[in-house]
Amino acid sequence: MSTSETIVAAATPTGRSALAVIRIDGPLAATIAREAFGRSTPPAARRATTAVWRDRAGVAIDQVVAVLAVAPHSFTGGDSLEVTCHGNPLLVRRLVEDCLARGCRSAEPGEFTRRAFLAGKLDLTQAEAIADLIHASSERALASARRQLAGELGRQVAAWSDRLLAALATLEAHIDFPEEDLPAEDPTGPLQTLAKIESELSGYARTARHDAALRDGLRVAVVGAPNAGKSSLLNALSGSARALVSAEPGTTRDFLEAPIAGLPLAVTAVDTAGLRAGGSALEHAGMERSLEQARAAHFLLLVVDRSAPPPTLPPALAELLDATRTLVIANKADLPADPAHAGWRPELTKIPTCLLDGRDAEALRDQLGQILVAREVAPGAEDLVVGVRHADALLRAAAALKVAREHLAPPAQTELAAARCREALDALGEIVGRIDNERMLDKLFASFCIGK
Ligand SMILES: Nc1nc2c(ncn2[C@@H]2O[C@H](COP(=O)(O)OP(=O)(O)OP(=O)(O)O)[C@@H](O)[C@H]2O)c(=O)[nH]1
Ligand SMILES: [Mg+2]
Repeated sequence: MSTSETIVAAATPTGRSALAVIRIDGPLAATIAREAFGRSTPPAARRATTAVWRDRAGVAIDQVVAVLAVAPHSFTGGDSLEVTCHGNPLLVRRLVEDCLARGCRSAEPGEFTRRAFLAGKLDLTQAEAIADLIHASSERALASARRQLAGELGRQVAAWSDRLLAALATLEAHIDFPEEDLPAEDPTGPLQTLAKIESELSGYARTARHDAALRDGLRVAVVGAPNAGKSSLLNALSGSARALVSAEPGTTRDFLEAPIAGLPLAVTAVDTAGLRAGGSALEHAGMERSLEQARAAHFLLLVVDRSAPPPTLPPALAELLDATRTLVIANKADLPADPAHAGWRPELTKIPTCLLDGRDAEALRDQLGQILVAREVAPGAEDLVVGVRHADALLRAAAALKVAREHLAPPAQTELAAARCREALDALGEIVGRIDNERMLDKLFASFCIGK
């Protein structure tokens, strides 16, 4: 992993495209550009240069556009060459092979970003944010990655560390000069600071529960009695005619999925077979699958036909319906309502809809998006969502501060408290990358793409 080696990789996926990008990073970058372009000097730094790339035997491979960045003014901090060629995998392979023949080695996944991190161009949270940015599958995931890449989490960690260091300095002054006349410091000062930081750390750590939702999206199961309008709802939410809709009860036998359109988060709706007592063996098999989907979902949309008496739901479904995780779609609002609905399951939020055509669809999607955030099933636009690795370090830091506060209770054991504060600082340092654990870095960067 030494930066004295020059690494090469294609930065764009294999396949035909208008253009493809190859990255070269390390001390050979400028020489390779000079030789491959048949020039006496390397191309000017940070300027796009159009040239024919010739292999070592002098055979032209492609006309390319190359940009040379010279240390330390590059992404990685070293010399690097970015080559844009035509997007044919054969050309990309020839260029990479030629670089290997000229002394490069193939880059490991994430190695360019790792070099940027090691050169101090990025802290670890920013390096991680690059991977998040590439893998984000929704607007909200992109926004969160962008904020982290801009250094928001790193700055927050720096602010906690500064406050903690100030509290530690006060504690250490008491250790070093216990007999002296220290400034009349409020003895509860550091204690309060530690308590405040501890609660902030725990608060931030809690946002990690949204990490998976940002990365993998959410599943919302559409459940209810036969013929209530579940498939109509799936179609309305997805903005497609994905599911068959018919007046015959029991139309949907198996579950089917469609992404919900227009939400800032990736949310998949799952339409299921109607649940009712009795029915054939085949219907029962379908209902078992509906229940499985309901159990696995992050959120439930219970569709009821408001024009008919409230349904008798199978106990296995009824027990899954808690008020935070369920929204009742009181459908067929175009028909006169059955009065029994007014007192039915008052703890559940109900939204009247008419799903005969698409007229309620957009408002319903918006409402659903807001409810998912309000119920903390999904992160809001303002939430800075930390990753699981960050949350682990934040919680370790918070736990150390809790013990530190206990040591400060009379009779105060200031030295022990100070040691715990230093432990908390170390844990915070891990978040931004003040770690010397090579194996941990290997693991972290291994999840990156090659060429990044
Ligand atoms: N009047 C009225 N009819 C509706 C409304 N929404 C759906 N329907 C009708 O109700 C019937 C059943 O709709 P589906 O969407 O197939 O219902 P489902 O819950 O998927 O039914 P199963 O798959 O059989 O369990 C169809 O004839 C729809 O046109 C509505 O808001 N008002
Ligand atoms: Mg259906």
